Amino acid sequence: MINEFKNKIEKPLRQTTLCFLVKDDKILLAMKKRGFGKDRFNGVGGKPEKDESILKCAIREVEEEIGVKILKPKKVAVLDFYFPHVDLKEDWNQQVLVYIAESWDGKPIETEEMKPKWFNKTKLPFAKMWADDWIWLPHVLANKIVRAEFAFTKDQKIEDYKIKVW
Ligand code: 6OG
Repeated sequence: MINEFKNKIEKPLRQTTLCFLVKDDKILLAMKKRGFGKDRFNGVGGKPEKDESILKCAIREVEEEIGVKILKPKKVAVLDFYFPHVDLKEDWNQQVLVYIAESWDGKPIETEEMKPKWFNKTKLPFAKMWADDWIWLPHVLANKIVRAEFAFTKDQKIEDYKIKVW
């Protein structure tokens, strides 16, 4: 299913970033207030600006969306997301580079885009998150590295997936 759809896409997937702040047994998620993924808790991130490196993008997005400057973010997962039921023109298919930051300057604040909230790592609000998160995020929180691909149904449930964990 994933491979079949992949073959229909000509270009490499566009990349976006997703960063989680982690402190001891807590993880910071943020409620997305607008745009893609609205009304879901997620990490913080977005698309690179023209010619911006993906790492710089990760740092800038966190600063813009929750007002903190992350220090030494660590890349922990690469996730390919496919939406075979959504018109290609909508540009929903994307590769997400996931980072964890354990140190930062400043205190997370609410912005027009996101409202941050700390959760216990073992009590994540999966029912209010993207349907893929319960599959890969626990591995990342257990200090593993993840490479995965997901295809979504029309109503944004998981249709098919592949995951490798190191
Ligand atoms: P903007 O369109 O707001 O960037 N993202 C996903 N995150 C999770 N957990 N699951 C998905 O499954 C996702 N698809 C995209 C990447 C979108 C933000 O949402 C993340 C970006 O941080 C489909 O610029």
